[in-house]
Amino acid sequence: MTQTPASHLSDDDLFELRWTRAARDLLTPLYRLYGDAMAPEELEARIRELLTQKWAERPADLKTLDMKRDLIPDWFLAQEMAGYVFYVDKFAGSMKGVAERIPYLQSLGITYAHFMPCLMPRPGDSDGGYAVMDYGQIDPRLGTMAEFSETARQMRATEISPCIDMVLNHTAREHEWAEAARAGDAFYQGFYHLFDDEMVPLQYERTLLEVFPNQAPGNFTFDPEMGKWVWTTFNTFQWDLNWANPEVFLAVMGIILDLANAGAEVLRLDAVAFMWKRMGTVCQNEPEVHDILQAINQAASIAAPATIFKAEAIVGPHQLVPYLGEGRHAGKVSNLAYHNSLMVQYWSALATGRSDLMTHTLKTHFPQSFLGAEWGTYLRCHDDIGWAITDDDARAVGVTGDGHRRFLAEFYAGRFPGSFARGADFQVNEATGDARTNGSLASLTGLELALESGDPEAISVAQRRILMGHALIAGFGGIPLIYMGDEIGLLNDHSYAEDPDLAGDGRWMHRPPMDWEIAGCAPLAQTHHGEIWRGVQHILATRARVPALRGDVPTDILDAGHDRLFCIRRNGYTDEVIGIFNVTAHRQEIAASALGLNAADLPRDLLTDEPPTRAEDRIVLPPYGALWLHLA
Ligand code: OTU
Repeated sequence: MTQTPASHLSDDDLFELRWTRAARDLLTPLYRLYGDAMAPEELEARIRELLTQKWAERPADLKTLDMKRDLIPDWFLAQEMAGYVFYVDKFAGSMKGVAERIPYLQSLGITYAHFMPCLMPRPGDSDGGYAVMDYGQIDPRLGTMAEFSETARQMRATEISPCIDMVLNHTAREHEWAEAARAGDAFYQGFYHLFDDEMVPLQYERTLLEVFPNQAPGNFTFDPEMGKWVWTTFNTFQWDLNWANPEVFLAVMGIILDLANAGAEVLRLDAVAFMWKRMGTVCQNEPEVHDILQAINQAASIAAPATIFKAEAIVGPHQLVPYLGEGRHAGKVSNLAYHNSLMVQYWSALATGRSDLMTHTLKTHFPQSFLGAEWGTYLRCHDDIGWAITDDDARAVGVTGDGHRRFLAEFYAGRFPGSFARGADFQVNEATGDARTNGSLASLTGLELALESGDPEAISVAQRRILMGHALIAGFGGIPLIYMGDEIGLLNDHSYAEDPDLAGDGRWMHRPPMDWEIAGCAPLAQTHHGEIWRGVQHILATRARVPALRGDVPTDILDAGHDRLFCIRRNGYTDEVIGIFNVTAHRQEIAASALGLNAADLPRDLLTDEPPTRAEDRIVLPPYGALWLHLA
């Protein structure tokens, strides 16, 4: 009897099988979204045609990767996964330069490389590349699409997954769709939210918030050429796409598949919360957003199944979970989403020296795990920090939401007495009292101030804050994302103020260029840079060896009755980790029994490879200490 090897399935067979697998999860949200705008048969035919075409164009080596990922769909949740986030120019000058830095990424333990926006931006101020005028081209200052593909290929060969930014809430006003709309083309006018007069915009404004109240107040911009108002949530040159139009879905889906076919394995979907508008609401997190994300993800699972999606929804703790899928969407929406809440709680805990708000918030709003999806955990990124703490959560630990948010902004701007931070305000909104914060990880954790004082003890304390944070994001679950330069403690960079295109946006302060002189010798240097680098490297290397630290092992937030220590349990199949994080500058003790442990027989701490220090029946943590206790 002869057998046909599975690999003899034709490309057409594979497409058909994957269509059958995903059709219902793709078409159901599409019909919900666009059933009124397009006949279901036409919608199905159009999406199928698009997917067929992009599948036919997909390079053979990526089709092999598709097969591997179909077999191991949770590949990105392995404990070896760790991300690195960088601007191509600031990290390596160009796309080609990035390829040359692969050995550096490997030495740090990186398996996922996020290229910050690198598609052709509008000229001048482009919001750091988040105003794209051509999605089919790499920014020519960085290289070409062929060079991106080649860099991606080299990364693939070393098992690093390239991630690329896909800005899909808006295009630049210079994008050809916007140009056509301005020229009066009705088809492309339907791609945006346009209004003949200010009546409807003003009605929306009653409930909308402002993302950039200082640099771009309001949410609409009058375009004199068209004589119409345009929805512009962010800057005036970023035109919001009209996602209620199925043609927008089809056009953007085509772009996403082109990027996947160029070698992007992860797509960071920018500002997704804003994609659906509904009168009388803040127009964020509407249920349709989750339908759009599911449809994108399911479409890619047919035509480019190796691809996963990371949602950027920087929203409140009570609004985050649907992005990873719950109820009817479980396991089908985004594969990753930023854990904005964990990030905010880290900073809040450092400022207050208390863990109670962190424990309460993370216990209240988040399940222990998801289905085939997880968090991207991080301490800093290229954006400001918005103090996303709800009034209810604040009240639960005896403070007011408003008071606590103001305190955090004051503390990290360095104005609060005794603050160790060197940050700056961002988008202070006089009307609402809201203020956000800029600053690099090192400057916000006190390293800048400590270096100025020259006090070795203060420098060491700041380093500990940084490394405790990295142990937290690497131990928590999901994928830890390291922001370029944080691994060597780069400080705020004020040089942006001299560039007229950047001067108006203080977020450039924490986007310094990579310092290769420092990074090059960091593995051996007896400096704070070296100590931070080795600390981060050690944390990632340790994590990579521990099955219980896989991204998708459930995370149990422990209420251990201690308001200075944050405690979690990762309960794996074969082993277990109890993570304990000291958010204070003082030594702390906790009874072993509070964590269900026997003081006479304490498990080994993975980070030091020794049992923790003990005082009678209590576990001792040094200032800003982190323990990963391993129960095998
Ligand atoms: C995202 O930002 C990007 O990360 C920012 O760099 C862009 O300016 C913005 O979109 C527009 O493309 O939309 O869902 O500073 O935290 O606007 C959250 C505010 C976003 C950002 C927020 C964020």
